[in-house]
Amino acid sequence: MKNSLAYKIIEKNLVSGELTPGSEVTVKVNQTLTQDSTGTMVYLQMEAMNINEIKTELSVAYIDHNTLQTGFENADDHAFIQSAAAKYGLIFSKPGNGICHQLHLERFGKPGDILLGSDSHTPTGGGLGMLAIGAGGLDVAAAMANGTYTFTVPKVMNIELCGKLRPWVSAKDVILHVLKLLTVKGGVGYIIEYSGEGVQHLSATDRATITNMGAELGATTSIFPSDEGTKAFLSRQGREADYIPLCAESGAVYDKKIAIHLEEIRPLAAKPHSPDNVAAVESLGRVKVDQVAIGSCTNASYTDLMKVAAILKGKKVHADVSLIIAPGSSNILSMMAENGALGDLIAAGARIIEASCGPCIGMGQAPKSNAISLRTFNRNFKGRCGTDSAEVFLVSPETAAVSALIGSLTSPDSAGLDLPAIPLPHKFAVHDGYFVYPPENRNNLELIMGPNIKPFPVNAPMAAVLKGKLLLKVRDNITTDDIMPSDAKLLPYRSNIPVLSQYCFGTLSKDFRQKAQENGGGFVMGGENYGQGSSREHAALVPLYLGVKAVLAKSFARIHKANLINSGILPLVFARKEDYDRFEEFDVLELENAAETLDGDGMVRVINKTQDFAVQCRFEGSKTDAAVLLAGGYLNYLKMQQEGAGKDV
Ligand code: MIC
Ligand code: SF4
Repeated sequence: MKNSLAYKIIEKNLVSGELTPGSEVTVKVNQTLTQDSTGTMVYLQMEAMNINEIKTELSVAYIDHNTLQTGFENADDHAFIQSAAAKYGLIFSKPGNGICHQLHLERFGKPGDILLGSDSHTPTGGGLGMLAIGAGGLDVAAAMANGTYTFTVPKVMNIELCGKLRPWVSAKDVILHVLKLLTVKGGVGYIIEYSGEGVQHLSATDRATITNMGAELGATTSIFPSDEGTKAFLSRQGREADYIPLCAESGAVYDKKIAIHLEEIRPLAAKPHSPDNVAAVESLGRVKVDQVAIGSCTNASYTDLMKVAAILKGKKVHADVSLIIAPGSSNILSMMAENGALGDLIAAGARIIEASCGPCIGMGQAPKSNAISLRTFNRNFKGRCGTDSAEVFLVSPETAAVSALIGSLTSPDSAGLDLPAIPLPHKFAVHDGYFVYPPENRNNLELIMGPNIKPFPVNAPMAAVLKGKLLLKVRDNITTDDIMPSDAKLLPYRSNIPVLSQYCFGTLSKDFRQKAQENGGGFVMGGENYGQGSSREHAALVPLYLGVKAVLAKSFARIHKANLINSGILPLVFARKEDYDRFEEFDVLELENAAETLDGDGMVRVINKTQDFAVQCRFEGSKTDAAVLLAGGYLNYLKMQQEGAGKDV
């Protein structure tokens, strides 16, 4: 059988297992990345694993999320991560350097390599033809410790891009179009592989915009071939040596195929509150805009921001609009300072903030009450911007810039403006000022743990029978932003699970912690695609801290399910989805044969003691997953294995 590009890369890195969809494989991981809001946990876990040396070729610890230092907490986290990077031999990227995914693309991404990152948008690297996968922090810690990653082989979906985009339509519109077609769960269980003549018209960073938002499809990752466009980007980054051409074998077999005619795509917007709630901008009528935010790992490349600057040059942002711009990297910011584009943005009235995630994760710039905010970001879940009553639309940089001038949501092709043409620079700026490299001699280096760094919860081996109340029943597509919200108030507590626990399920229930504590923990029930969105382990660790033993759902998002397993929380799916309707909050449940069945057929009998009926649920996972759950999470599992091998942990 002819291999897809994704399978070629897996095959090249295969350590064990069979390369067929659904089977478990272990691959060599060349690179890892972490960012600070998941990174503190990663390095606490590495400490618990007793690791001295990383086994990857390159690992980078970025600080880009929690850069507002309104108290000592974020700074404590930064210092801790910097000390861990030095101790374990990682490159450290200081706050201000930029967003992990943009920087990784610029400085380290390599076609054909495997990158594992503790952030769901790690697939941004797929724009360069690398297999870049987002995972929970423990999986990334384990990848640094072992140099490998074990996962279930996904199917591969081919999206063929035909033709060429129209003027004023860009990569963001392409991925919004794909989200409209496939929805936020359409990519679950797949790697999405792009091909076709349309690829050559998209630059490496355009491609990265598309693979970045593959996370919103639920895909394991997305990937483009590595070609002349990739070479053009890498050589301008001074990294031509990292270039290799790569594509699928001709006649490659795919599990699903879709063709998209690029010239049919119009400027699009994802309406509140989901990235797949997509419509043509021109169909939305007059929507008055209060805030426009441009940036994030989706749309803060040099080309994106230069287009915005060209649109704004010599004009003025509408009086009622606050325009915020967060560059993707310090390199981009410095180039725009040198070529005058930064001056154009400032003269037009834009608010420039440091190169970081910023408002994308609610770190400042929360819009006013009931505001309409247009953002070039990737997620518009309710409340994520920091204002519950705000309505966020996701759009391209072109739509954002033109709308900021006009004051209402405007299809950029209808404004009569000159189309900005931005050639790639001869050379991208490459500054080293914010990178700190690990010292040669790392013996006896200590971790710096300020008072904000608290121990994280570790589970106990799974009980034979799980009993408790159904504490919360929720709808389809619940996000990790619902389970463990994040904003400027909460991000400082990413290394402080007890504080975070007060806000668990905050968008859905105001008193989840109290209910959990009064009932000695219990169960949670979800609909389809439970836990979509971010990779944050806190959406498993905080429920674990509050005594959640199992989550019963119609289906799970990939990273969250892995995080539940790593924490020792049992994820179960209904054998018959209709059974979901039979349960009420506060029903008393008993999972009769939970532990015993994990080693068998995975079928668990869930008895509803309150309503006196029983249904079948299924554990869907590998033998290793079952062993991890029985041990009470990955760290206990590792400890048991190391004790078995006669090593201390
Ligand atoms: C996000 O975009 O939701 C985040 C913040 O980058 C998360 C990681 C986190 O919660 O720390 C992600 O996408 O994985
Ligand atoms: Fe940062 Fe936003 Fe990208 Fe997450 S989606 S990594 S918060 S810029």
